[in-house]
Amino acid sequence: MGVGAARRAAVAALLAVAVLAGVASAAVYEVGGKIGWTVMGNPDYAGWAGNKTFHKNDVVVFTYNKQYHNVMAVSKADYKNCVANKPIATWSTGNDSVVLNTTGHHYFICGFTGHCAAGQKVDIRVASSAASSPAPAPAPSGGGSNPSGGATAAPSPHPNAAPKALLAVSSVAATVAASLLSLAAAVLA
Ligand SMILES: *[C@@H]1O[C@H](CO)[C@@H](O)[C@H](O)[C@H]1NC(C)=O
Ligand SMILES: *[C@@H]1O[C@H](CO)[C@@H](O)[C@H](O)[C@H]1NC(C)=O
Ligand SMILES: *[C@@H]1O[C@H](CO)[C@@H](O)[C@H](O)[C@H]1NC(C)=O
Ligand SMILES: [Cu+2]
Repeated sequence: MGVGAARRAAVAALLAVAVLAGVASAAVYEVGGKIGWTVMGNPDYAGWAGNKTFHKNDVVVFTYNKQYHNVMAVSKADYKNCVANKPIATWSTGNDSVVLNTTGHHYFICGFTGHCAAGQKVDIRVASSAASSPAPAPAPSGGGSNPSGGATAAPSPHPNAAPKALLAVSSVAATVAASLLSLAAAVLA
């Protein structure tokens, strides 16, 4: 095959590697492990989170029966006191993937009465990474006040989550791809 075709093949292969590298860099964790997100069986979410090192753009998945639970991102104070009436964000599909898109603490509680107090709450700390530019602490006033609007039957109460996740992953992939492409250009020139 000609030089042009060889270059195109090399570039395509590098692109494929870059995309895979970008996807692989974000870990996915099921909150609570096989117990999931619940009040039953004395779940130990502090123990669950404590054994892991979370990185920016990792994904945590909350799985639960949506009739009995939901997921709210809350401030530190609301996490501590189990205050569920001013969440930063609410998820309620029963299978919610949340991208940990900032470093620092991410506080989640169940908004159903009594559940947080019974232990259905988790503090997930994302380690600051030397590789990415330092991000400010998560803004506590993010999504506005929407205590129950998103918690009903809407199929996607938090429409930004998935696109943001894809954007985050693809931006990593794009960065990797760009560096590999310049490398390829240098080698093939
Ligand atoms: C976390 O680690 C401790 C000590 O290594 C262990 O006893 C515990 O079972 C672990 N917890 C989970 C949820 O894996
Ligand atoms: C949860 O959603 C993911 C895709 O976002 C899917 O792969 C998985 O099978 C779902 N799990 C359940 C229990 O529905
Ligand atoms: C992080 O994700 C949340 C929820 O998806 C979103 O509201 C927020 O704007 C994101 N922050 C950054 C810095 O991307
Ligand atoms: Cu609950």
